[in-house]
Amino acid sequence: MGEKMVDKVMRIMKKPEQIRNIAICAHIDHGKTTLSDNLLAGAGMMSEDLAGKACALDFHEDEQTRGITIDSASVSMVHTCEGKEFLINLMDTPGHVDFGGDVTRAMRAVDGAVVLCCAVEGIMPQTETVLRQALKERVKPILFINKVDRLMKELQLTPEVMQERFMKIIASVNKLIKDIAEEEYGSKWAVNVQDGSVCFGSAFHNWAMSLDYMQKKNISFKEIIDAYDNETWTELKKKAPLHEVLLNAVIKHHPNPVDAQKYRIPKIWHGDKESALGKSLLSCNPNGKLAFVVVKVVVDPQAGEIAAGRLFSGTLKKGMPIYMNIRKTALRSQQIYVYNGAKREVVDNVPSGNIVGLGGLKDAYPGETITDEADEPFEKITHIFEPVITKSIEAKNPADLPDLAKILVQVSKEDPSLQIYINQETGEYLMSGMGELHLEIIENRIKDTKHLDIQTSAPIVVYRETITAPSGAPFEGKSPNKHNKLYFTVEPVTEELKTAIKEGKIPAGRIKKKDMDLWESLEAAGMDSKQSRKVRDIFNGNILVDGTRGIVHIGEVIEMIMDMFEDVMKAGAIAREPCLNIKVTINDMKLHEDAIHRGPAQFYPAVRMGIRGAMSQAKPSLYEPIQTMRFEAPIAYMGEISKLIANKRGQLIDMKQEGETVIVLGKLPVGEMFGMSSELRSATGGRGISSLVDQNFERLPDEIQHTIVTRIRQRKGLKADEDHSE
Ligand SMILES: Nc1nc2c(ncn2[C@@H]2O[C@H](COP(=O)(O)OP(=O)(O)OP(=O)(O)O)[C@@H](O)[C@H]2O)c(=O)[nH]1
Ligand SMILES: [Mg+2]
Repeated sequence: MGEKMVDKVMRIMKKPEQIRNIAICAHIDHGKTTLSDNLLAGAGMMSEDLAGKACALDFHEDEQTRGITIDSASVSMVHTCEGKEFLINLMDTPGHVDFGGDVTRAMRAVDGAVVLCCAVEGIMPQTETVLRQALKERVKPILFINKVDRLMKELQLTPEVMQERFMKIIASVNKLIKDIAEEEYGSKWAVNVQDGSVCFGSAFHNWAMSLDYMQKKNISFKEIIDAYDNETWTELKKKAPLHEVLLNAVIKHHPNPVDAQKYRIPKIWHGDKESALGKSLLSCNPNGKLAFVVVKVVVDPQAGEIAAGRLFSGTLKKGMPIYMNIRKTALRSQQIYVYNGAKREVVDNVPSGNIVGLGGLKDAYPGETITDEADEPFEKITHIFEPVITKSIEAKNPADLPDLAKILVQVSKEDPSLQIYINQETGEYLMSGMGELHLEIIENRIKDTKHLDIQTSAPIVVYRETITAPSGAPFEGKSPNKHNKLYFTVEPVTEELKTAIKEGKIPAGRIKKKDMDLWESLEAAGMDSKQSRKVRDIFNGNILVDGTRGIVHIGEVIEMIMDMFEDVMKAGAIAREPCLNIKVTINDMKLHEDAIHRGPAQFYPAVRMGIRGAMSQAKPSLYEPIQTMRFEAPIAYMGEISKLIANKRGQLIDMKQEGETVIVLGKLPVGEMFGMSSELRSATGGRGISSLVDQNFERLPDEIQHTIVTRIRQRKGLKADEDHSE
């Protein structure tokens, strides 16, 4: 009997140059899961009959019934290319924007992305988003044009028109790569028909082509078309099997982990490159220090919580001491899993450069960095969009309340795009998600898989508080014992800085030591070099600057100031909504000599009062989430779509006709969009579709500011006319 598959996987895991870590990503429904299934089947890791029909990688029942992917899934397979075996660690990602956070996190674990694009629909908003997500992590894209069968069966295109269509898609993808990627990668990573970094085919019919493959095997475009005309397309999958063509392209064009880590580590890890961990990360050294980044937590009914992620350095062994850097806890590693196809198998140890699972980590959230002892964690993983829709959630039976709290913690681990918070004033549980579908899925999963009867409120919008002017003279915050005084000013964050933070060019977090990279990125966004060195914390798009001089005890209080700065930025002065784009400067402070008189109970209120007070003098204003949407429908429904946008306080930005289809771009406030998808369906006889292009916060119109503020304060049980600085 030959070598068992898991042994094969284990053997190749130790040869980094024979590993590729990749993600499959695309706009919704472009065929990612069908493709991933077929790759697995092609590699002999899943029955061929099931592949492409069962969407075996959509494990969850709700994914099967809805026919969409909700959770990213990891699989591994072995592929032989030119006589050499390669291990492909693959993550299938969701396409629906509500689950886009999973795509962002998957990108941390991989070095290459296969971007799918449906040949019929072409480039869609999420195609652009997934490219952004990949390039932000320095993940190299290749392109797969899918559903080519439809071009022939439904549209009956000639070879010329078909090639034209491909060229158009390729040109758009390359324009996006050029526009989005850092300068160095913009042209270097352009995809190209000649070198085979562009493939096309049908995930459904299980074949794929690339120019070099067609040349090698002497296959022409006409032959492909004939195969469909004569209904002999099943021959194609024998001549040009999907897994062979695409995985060959992956092996040729995607980097192995050793090569990738040389340029990815400086982007995603900001520690000292000369330190032991730094050197070991840059060389992907299996004998170096340990570094594992969690990107997905799944709760298995038998095995408990399993953290899947990328081992960037060192060797993970069962029972070794490990340290979680965000949680700040030391523990011992438990089960280690590798993926054998879609199955998890327990192993004793795994070397760096692989995607693996780690069991028994309590309290690990995606984004956690696990090392052997306390060390510099990886850059925080930030998603392009923020959760903007909130519902309150309660247990139908009050006795279940403790269970609800536990389950919500678990759910937010599995899905960090979900934010859970407890309204201290009312004791109410709130959950914020990316969209209506997201919250609906979470609700159903709590009911069906966690077996808890719950009820939720109608959706509410989470606004942002910001300021529109500098605050003027420093505002004094006093500790209750009056022995400590702090002076704060606030001003809006500049446009340039705002964009750099949103695009992830400036990393978020507390700044603990000299960080040249950070200073440079702040200065590149227009901050002067004196000030950049005084930045202490970057939190949710807000910046804390220490402008004091010669304060002897500052080292003892700065952590408390950062704690409370973050607290106020989570709940601002006007309506306790999260803050955005506020630069807070501590100008001066007078501290009590004796540390006993400046503990948290004294210090926190002083900082809170100082920052909120300064904010209330800086023309504070409420901003609302706005989404730019792309609508597409037959031309006859153009009027209906404009009406829909206008009725929702929306703004029409662009309208163009492509053949029989009209494409409309509109900006709409999230607060007016609840239930919009069903309205769109009924207005367009079910033929209109919409997708999210971008999300921003814009100033809520003055006429409704007051009404909305009052409504939020009422809901939160805040006094209507309370002094904002309290
Ligand atoms: N005709 C045709 N249909 C395809 C092809 N690939 C996928 N499909 C179909 O497209 C639909 C969506 O396929 P999935 O594989 O679930 O797409 P996905 O990209 O994983 O979808 P999400 O994960 O929800 O974004 C299914 O009905 C597939 O059968 C293809 O090459 N040709
Ligand atoms: Mg899918």
